[in-house]
Amino acid sequence: MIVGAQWGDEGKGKATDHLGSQVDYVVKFNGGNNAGHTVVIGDEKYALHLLPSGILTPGCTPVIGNGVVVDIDVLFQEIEGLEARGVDTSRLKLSANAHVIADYNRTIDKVTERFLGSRKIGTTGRGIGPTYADKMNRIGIRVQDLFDEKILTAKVEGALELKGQILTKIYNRRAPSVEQVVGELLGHADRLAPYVCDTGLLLSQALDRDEVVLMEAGQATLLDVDHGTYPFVTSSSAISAGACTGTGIPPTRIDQVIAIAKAYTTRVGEGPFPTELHDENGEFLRKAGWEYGTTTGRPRRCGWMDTVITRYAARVNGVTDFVLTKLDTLTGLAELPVCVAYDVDGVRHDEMPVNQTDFHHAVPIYENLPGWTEDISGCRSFDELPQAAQDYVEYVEARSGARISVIGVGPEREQAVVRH
Ligand code: 2SA
Ligand code: GDP
Ligand code: MG
Repeated sequence: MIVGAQWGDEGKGKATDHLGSQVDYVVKFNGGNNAGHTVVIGDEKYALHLLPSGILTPGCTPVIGNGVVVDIDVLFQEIEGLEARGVDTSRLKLSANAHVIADYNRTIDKVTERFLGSRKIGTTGRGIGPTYADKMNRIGIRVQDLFDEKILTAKVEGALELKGQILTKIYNRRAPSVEQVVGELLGHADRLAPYVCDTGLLLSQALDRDEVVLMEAGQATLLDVDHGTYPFVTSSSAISAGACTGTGIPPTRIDQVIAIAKAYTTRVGEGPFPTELHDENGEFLRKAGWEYGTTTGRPRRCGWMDTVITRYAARVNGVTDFVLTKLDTLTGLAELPVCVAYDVDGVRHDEMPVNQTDFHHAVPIYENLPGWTEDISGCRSFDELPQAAQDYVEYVEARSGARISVIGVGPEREQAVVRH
C-alpha cells in the first residue's frame, strides 16, 4: 500500500501511477473528493479527486472501497472528464458499503467552519467530516441504499430528523425535504448500478489468485483522525491500518507499506506545523514546488524537512520503504536545515509529543546540510545526483527509520531515481 508520511500532497498520485503497470487493482480506502492527486503523463496532466490513480493505467482495475465517502455528482463528473480525454473508466468498481455524501452535509461542513471562527479546521468544504460523523452516528446513507426506494426513504427520514434540526434551528439554513434528497439519490441509481459490487470479496478473490492489489491512501499520517494532529485532521483513517477497515482486506495479507514523503514539508488548512517558514525560503519552496491545493487551489504552507514526523510515520504505518519526492524543488538553496528533534519549553523531544499542547509549542532543533545548485531533474541513478543531494537523502533516510527506495526529481512519470 501507499500512504502519505506528512500532511498530504507528498505525491501519492504520481507514485501510485508509477506502480500502476505492475499491479492488477488500485484501491482507494479512505477520504473522498477532498483528496487531490496530480498525475503527469507526457503532455497530459490529470487532477484526480475521487477516482483511484490506477484509473489511468490500462489493464488495472480501479476500486473505491467501503471506507470512502462518495459524492456521486463528482464521481460522474470525473468519469465524464476522463472519458472525454480517452481514458477508459468502465472497469471501475464501487463498494456497496461506501457512504454517500448528501448535499446537506456539504452545507453543514461549510457552515460549521464559519461557526468555529478562529478555531476552524480549514476543511476542503466537501462534506467529508459530517458524512463520516453520520456513519459513526449510524444515520449514514450507503451506496446499496440507492437500490431500494423504501429503505432509502426510511434512512433519509431518519437522517433528516437530526440534520434538519441542525440546519434550521442551529445554522439558520433551509433543510431539504425527504422527497428532494431521495429523488436526487434515486436519480443516480441506474447509472451507478454497473459499478457497484462487494469489493471486499472481489479483492480477496484477486489475492487468492496471486494478483497484486495496491491500496492508495488519501490525505496522510498527520491528518489521520486517530494518529494525526487532532482536531486539525481529516475525519478518516489515513494510515496503513485504515486500509484494512476501508477495504475488508485483513492485515495478514499486506506485504509492503510504502510511505511517500516530500523532501520538505507542506500543509494546507489550519493546525500546528513546527518547521513552517514565514520567510523567503517558504516562498521559494511554494514557488519552486508549485505548492497550491489540487482540489481547492489554496496556497500550501511550506517548511523544512522534519524527520521527527517521518520517523513517527514509519512507526505508526509499519513503513517498509519511503519514496522521497520533490528533491528537485530544493535545488538552488544554499543550506538545507533538517529537523531532528523538538525543543518543548526547554525539554528535548526526539519523538512526536503525545500531548497536543507540546506539539503546538515544539521548536525545531535543526541540523544544517549543504545544498546543491546542479539541475537534478534529468538524473535517473543515485550516482548521478550531486554529492550534497546524495548526502541529504542518506541523512534523511538514517533518521527516518526505513530505506528510501525511490527519489522523485520531477513531476513526470519517468522523473525518478529507483534505488531498490
Ligand atoms: P476535510 O475537508 O474535512 O478532509 O479537511 C480536514 C483537514 O484535512 C486537510 N486535507 C488535505 N490536506 C492536504 N491535501 C488534501 N487534498 C487537496 C490537495 C487539498 C486542497 O491535494 O491539495 O486542494 O486544498 C487534503 N484534503 C483534506 C484539510 O486541509 C484540513 O486540514
Ligand atoms: P498527492 O495528494 O499526495 O497525490 O499529491 P498532489 O498531487 O496533491 O501534490 C503533489 C504535486 O507534486 C503534484 O503536482 C505532482 O505532479 C508533483 N510531484 C510529484 N512528485 C514530484 C517530484 O518528484 N518533483 C516535482 N517537482 N513534482 C512532483
Ligand atoms: Mg493532494
